[in-house]
Amino acid sequence: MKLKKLMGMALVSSLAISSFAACGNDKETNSDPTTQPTATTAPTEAPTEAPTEAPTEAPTEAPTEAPTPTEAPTPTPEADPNTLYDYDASTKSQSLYFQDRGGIVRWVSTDGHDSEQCFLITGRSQNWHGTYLSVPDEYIGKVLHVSYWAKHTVSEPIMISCTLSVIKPDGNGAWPERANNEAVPPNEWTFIEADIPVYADVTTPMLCWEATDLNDFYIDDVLVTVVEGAVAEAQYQDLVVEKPDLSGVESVSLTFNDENLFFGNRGDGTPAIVSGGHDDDFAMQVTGRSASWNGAQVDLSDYKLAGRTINISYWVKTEEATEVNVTLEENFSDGSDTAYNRLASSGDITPGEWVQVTGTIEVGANTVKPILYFESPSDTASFTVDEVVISFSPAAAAE
Ligand SMILES: [Ca+2]
Ligand SMILES: [Ca+2]
Repeated sequence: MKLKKLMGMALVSSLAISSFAACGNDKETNSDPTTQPTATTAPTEAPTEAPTEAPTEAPTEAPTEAPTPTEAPTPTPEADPNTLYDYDASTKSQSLYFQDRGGIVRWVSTDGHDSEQCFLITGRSQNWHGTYLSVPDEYIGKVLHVSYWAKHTVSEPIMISCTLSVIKPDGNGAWPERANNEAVPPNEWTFIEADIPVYADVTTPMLCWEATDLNDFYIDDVLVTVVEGAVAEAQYQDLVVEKPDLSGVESVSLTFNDENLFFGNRGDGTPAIVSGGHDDDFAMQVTGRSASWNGAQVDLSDYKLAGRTINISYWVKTEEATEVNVTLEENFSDGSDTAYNRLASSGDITPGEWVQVTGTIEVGANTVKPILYFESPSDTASFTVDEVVISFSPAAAAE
């Protein structure tokens, strides 16, 4: 019995990534778990297979000396079958289960929480950089309880968060849930925990640790368990709709005289259809802005614009002397940095006067997500736009 327990522990520490599978099926075939083993010699190494049955008879002699196991077999509570991950950094190999996510994970053997050892996350060059643990597919649709201890040596409190990263049914990434807390004070291990639902309609869920800015941080005693009986419903069903094929569309004309707003919020910028258009009754007004990049945007991905040309024409009116420009944000298939290129510039606008603006831009050959947006160098200016015509050069295949 004891052998099996030892072996079970070895499995937990050496195969920790599958600890949820290894634990909990420790079949109790022996009737009296308190009995000490009475083998004449201690095993020199862990058996590769669990004994399939209890010894048929007791050894005839008592051992001449007590076995001296190299590790104290402290009677740990039975591993919880609901445990996905349980990492206390007690062995260096545990750090291998934390994947690099922009940052690097190092095992350090000083000043851990409750023990010398913990995990250092360093080498971050983006605020989302850090480390992650994959969540196996079988946990999709369940609620996870995530807890960990966090520490840093920055001179002021910073956030150290665990964020759930998923792919939504429409193929886009999202970070819908996080275990947050008050900012972690310097040089003090701080406990953080939260229930995180892994929504039923996501794929590739990962638990990602990150921190404010590019600071190094430490984590320890990471425990991820399933909240028994809790269900995480589908979250993104609205996205599972048949997308129209827009690749053949060569222009979009917007008068805002119907309910088609076409544009959505960008930052605090909020577009809405208002009365008082250019040469007609209605236009789109953008209000609520608090930064120059705020405005109104539309994601043109469905138009399949890679390598094509966009032309735009619009009328615009402001209440203050400023510019209202159109920019194309481009995200690339090769993962290179997002580009922001000016598509049309209004120049200074005389307050209260409608002005027509036109512009053109060539979309990158490997652009997968072009987002077109109105913005203004004035952080707070509201503006009104009308008669927007966006046209696209024919797709290469149609030429
Ligand atoms: Ca530790
Ligand atoms: Ca109009």
